[in-house]
Amino acid sequence: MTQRLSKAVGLAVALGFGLAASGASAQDNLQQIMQDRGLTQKDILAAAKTYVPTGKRDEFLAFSSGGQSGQIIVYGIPSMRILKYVAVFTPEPWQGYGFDDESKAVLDQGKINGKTVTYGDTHHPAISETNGEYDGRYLFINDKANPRIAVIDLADFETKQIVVNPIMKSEHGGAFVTPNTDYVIEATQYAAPFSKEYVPLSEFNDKYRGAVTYWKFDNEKGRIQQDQSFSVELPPYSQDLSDFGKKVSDGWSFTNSFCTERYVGGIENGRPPFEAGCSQKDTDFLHMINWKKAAELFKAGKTTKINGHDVITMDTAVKEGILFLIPEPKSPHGVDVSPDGKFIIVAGKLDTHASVYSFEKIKALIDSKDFAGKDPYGIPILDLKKSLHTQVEVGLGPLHTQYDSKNCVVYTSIYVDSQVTKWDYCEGKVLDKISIHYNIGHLMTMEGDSVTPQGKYLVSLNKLAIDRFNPVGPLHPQNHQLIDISGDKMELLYDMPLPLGEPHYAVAIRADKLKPHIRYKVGWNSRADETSPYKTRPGREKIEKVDGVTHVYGTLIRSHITPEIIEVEEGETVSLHFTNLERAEDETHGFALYEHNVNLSVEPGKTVSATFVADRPGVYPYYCTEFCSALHLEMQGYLLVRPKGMKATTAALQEGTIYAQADYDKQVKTNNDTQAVIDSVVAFITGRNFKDFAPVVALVEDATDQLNFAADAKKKSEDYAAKQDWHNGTLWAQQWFQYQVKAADIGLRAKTFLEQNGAVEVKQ
Ligand code: CUK
Ligand code: CUA
Repeated sequence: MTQRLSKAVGLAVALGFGLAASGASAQDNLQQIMQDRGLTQKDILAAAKTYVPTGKRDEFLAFSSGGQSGQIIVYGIPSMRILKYVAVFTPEPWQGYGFDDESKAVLDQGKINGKTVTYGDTHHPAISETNGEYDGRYLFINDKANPRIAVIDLADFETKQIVVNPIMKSEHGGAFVTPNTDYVIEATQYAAPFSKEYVPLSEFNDKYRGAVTYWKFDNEKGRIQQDQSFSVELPPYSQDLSDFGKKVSDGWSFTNSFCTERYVGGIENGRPPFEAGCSQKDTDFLHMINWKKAAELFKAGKTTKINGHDVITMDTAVKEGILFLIPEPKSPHGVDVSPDGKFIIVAGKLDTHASVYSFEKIKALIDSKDFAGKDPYGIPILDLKKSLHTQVEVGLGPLHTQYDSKNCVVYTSIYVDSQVTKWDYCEGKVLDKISIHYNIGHLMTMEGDSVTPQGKYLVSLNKLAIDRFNPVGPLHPQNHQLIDISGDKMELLYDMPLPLGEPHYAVAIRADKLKPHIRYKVGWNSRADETSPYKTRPGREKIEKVDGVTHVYGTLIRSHITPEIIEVEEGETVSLHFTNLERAEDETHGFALYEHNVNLSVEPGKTVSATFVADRPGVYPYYCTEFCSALHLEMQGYLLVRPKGMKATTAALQEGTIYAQADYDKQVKTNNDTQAVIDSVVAFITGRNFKDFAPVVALVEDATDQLNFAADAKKKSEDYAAKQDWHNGTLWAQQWFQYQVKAADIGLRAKTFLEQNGAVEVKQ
């Protein structure tokens, strides 16, 4: 049986059309496959819910922190297909991140006290919001190990900015945004002195401090404005997660804490370790800050400059009535504000309860100054019972909570029990539980921390995978599990291994909200978001020495690098600048140079640079790293570094083949035949309503470019032929052919697209 026929029969059987199964090969019979692979009906259902057929796309895009990989991981839901790693705090060669001058400048913003730090411990990504809804414009991510926040522009999924926290030495409660992304919050984790000096631990209570920083974000420029940002000083409790109020609670931020015992450890000296000393008390504190009022205090100059940064001291915060504490049981971890802003859910790692605080009650207590006491720093403490809406027993080791699209329904991760608990926070009752594998940290629902959660799916970000995947050595991948939450009962659908750092939080947005560019304006410095001074147009390539630096203004287009020979003298500083002239989607070129750690990714339109000292005489081949066309391997060149004082040698080049008139004529005939094919494709396209298809319009633009290049090469070959220089005439005729081939390739892609998408003939 032919394969196609066999497929059709197999499908018919699978769909129950009653054909005899014996006629179908086992490969294509669903029942047979289920039997052979030991799949249940439930497995098949789960597969059908997650499988995204070839060519189709996912409904949601998730941005997961990459933990200590310092990156962001982007994947589709429900397919769980990984789409991209976005380099943030860590060099990443595929994107040229940390290899080209432009992205090095971004990484350099992240230097701490002059030291380069080439990793980050990313924890909490946040998508920018407009009126509390994800708007898909920007993504923020924090670095717990080296307190920093990075800004990623979702127009091109590139890291644009890194800001270093001027007063913290450890952080955790970031990045979360206000409902209109005016501010991005970052809160400390482990207390430390704000100063850079040595301060003994005996002065912990007096000199060590926590803080929250409110980073001002300019939504138009897409950058954090450091001089418009400020912090609020906090006690040396280990602040943890944060969240911003929304709707009724807009204007407030919430940051919880553990180890309010202010214990400082010392197991090596016979003292009980942190884990014991930090769990003595039954409650820790939720910090509540009126950030809108804090922003006014900052504008009114009621701050103290510390390390050049504006800080509202605890004294000022207490005096001005912007800082309050609410007890929370016990060693709390997550704090999550409900979509309507009315409730704040906190879960304690050492408690079996989730506590639901009522913003209305809290606000009333603050307004009537009904306080239960003060902490050692004079901060008013609210009464726990009076602040609570309810407490629900959700399981052992509850951590984080996410909201469903259904009113009052939430999901809490239960670390010790390895479960997700679905519960109703209005009524205060548990609705369902599901086991995960294993030891869940965060969990994520679709747009789950916006004002409009989308429901449908939940991802469980598990800390341990243990036995879930084929073993790959002692270091295991992480396990993100996809759970269907559309029904009353949660259904586990899929295990996805994530082999890159330990992700903490993730956020997912409806894919149709994202409209990233497919190409840059020609000559674009994507990291600074401006036209590069090194933008180079075709035909304008040059090598120029300015102030002792040899600048190479080069271009990349299928399938050559211009220039193909770069010759410099030993000791010269060389600055390469390459512009990708392509307009076609996905026609990225790379640039790799032997020995100099130069590795570039140049997407269509982009200009990138690499500066280095050519300090050793020698021969250094370079080439394009992306298989960009049939003649990609010919996309190559040489950097020649002459010993000091030696004269240039590239004037007379040796070549293998010398062409004659017959070669020229043969190539021209081939080109003319090729042109006839191109003309027929062009006639097909222009005879259809191709302008109604944006992808085809882009392809036609690209093909037109290639045909213009072909015309230039044709002219050069004819000029040489007129002078009877058959050798150069033939070489240029070959180049003319190369451009024709690319134009034809693009034209055929356009033709196929039109045929497959129902284009109609038009009268010319
Ligand atoms: S954290 Cu890791 S499981 Cu940094 Cu939000 Cu809770
Ligand atoms: Cu460009 Cu390969």
